[in-house]
Amino acid sequence: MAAFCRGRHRWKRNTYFQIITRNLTGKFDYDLVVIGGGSGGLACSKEAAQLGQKVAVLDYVEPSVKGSKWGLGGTCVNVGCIPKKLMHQTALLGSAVEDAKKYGWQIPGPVSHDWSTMAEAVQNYIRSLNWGHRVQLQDKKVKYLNLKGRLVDDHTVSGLTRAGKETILTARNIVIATGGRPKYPTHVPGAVEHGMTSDDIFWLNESPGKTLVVGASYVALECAGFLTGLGLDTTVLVRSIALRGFDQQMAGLVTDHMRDHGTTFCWRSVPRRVERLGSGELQVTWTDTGTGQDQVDTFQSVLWAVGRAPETRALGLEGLGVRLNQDTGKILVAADEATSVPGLYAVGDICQGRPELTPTAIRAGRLLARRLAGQTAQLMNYDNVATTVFTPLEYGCVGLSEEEAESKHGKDSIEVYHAFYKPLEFTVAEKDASQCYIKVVCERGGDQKILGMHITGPNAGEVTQGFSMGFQWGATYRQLVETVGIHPTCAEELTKLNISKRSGLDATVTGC
Ligand code: FAD
Ligand code: NA7
Repeated sequence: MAAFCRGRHRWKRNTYFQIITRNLTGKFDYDLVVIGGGSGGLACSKEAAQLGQKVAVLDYVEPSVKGSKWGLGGTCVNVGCIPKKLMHQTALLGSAVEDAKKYGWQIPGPVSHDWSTMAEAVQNYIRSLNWGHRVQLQDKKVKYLNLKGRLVDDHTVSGLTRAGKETILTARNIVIATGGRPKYPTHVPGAVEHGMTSDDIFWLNESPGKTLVVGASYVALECAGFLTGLGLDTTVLVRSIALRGFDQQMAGLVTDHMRDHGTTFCWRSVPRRVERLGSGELQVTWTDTGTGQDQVDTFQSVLWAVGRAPETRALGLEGLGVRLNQDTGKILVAADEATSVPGLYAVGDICQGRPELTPTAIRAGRLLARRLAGQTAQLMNYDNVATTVFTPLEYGCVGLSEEEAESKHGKDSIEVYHAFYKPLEFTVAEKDASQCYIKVVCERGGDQKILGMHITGPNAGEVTQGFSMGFQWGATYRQLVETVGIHPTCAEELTKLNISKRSGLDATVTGC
């Protein structure tokens, strides 16, 4: 087959002529080609099509090392938010069954959980979402191509089928939204061979059994939380601190609650090796860096949750001069999501410095589509994005942590209002509420503008979402406490905050 060279690329005859034709006529196959059909890419392509643009989206899932694979929709739908929240809900239901007995429900015999039933139900729901995304793309006239995309030049994308058949697409603008994948600690012998990641756990058809979770960010704690809640013996290996980047007092409450409910934590511990024993079990050795001693235990599964990385090398970006962060491999983008190459944009997890969250990827993708279609100049506002850690005791927050507020404004210039509260549901169920806590960090002077809000408790995600609107629009402590609460809720405790940390008074809420 005749091939043509340009720089480091070798093109087949068809590709070469397609590019020459495009250059001579100035005509493109599409107004917009999006590489990556996850949260950001789908939102961007659908919005662009609705605004009359001719759009194609390429989505291709490289199977995980363990062979897990899934359909259209990206990380959130298939191996992220959705299965995670459903498994969190499964665990909460287990604990609700226990509560129910205290409320008079007669539940004969011990209650047990069947992983396979849960997995099948969750996976079926995911498949319905995969299908729903395909239908939506069709309805909105977005051309969906199950191809692995790679840039040939700043207006040309090459798409490969699994069998290696190539399709060339040219576009006026190209958006890269290929997200990231979980990392393996490749320096740990046996890690890749015997471990799995969040790309696999939701697709297991059988229970993982006794599990070691390595890592202490939210993905790790959320997985460890639901595994424990499902009755599995679960250990978390923490290298340094839990929930880096989050308020550390709140992080402590989350891990204390997990510990009190059965999760084992090995602090200051780094994994050394994983070996498969004759029995089929996995023997893991790690070092307690505090004592320097090695520890050994056996598990049925090892889940690595040690961070995520983008697959930028496979995209052919560097040859085009797209600037990347050398440490993370992520794409450097401007406030309008433009890369360093004109006509090339990026949204979502692939971008350096953006929150790795679905709603930010979706909104950024939509706004980019509107700007590219000339409908608006509005930029994505990445400030004040609320988030929630879906551990058994949820932790929701928006704005600055207490540590961040102190370092930004100075300890003397902030006031922290706080309360330890007892959710009404916990009373009859006789549940311990020691870790149900609210903290609102404010400026000390004037109307006391709120700098950060934090809550641990049931449904903290729902509570935080509501209050984040006030926060986004500059709410003050005075406005917060002038808001009349809804009784009896956990959320009302935010409107009743009156004890400052500085006062040293007991922050335990008593009475109604
Ligand atoms: P993705 O959704 O990752 O989509 C990228 C798509 O591009 C994928 O389908 C990928 O296969 C495809 N692709 C990659 N390379 C190519 C290529 N060369 N050609 C074609 N296609 C390609 N966020 C929340 O907001 N809330 C949560 O509760 C939450 N929980 C999470 C739990 C877990 C376990 C994980 C891992 C993540 C979670 N997230 C959560 C984060 C959220 O999933 C991501 O921020 C979001 O999916 C990012 O969207 P994206 O469009 O950037 O990329
Ligand atoms: P993060 O947020 O990058 O955190 C990685 C965690 O793994 C963190 O606790 C690290 O500890 C720990 N880590 C990293 N490498 C190792 C090794 N080699 N050994 C032990 N522990 C290690 O990753 P997540 O996967 O939880 O989340 C990434 C994003 O995905 C997140 O923002 C979501 O939006 C989705 P450290 O604190 O560095 O000591």
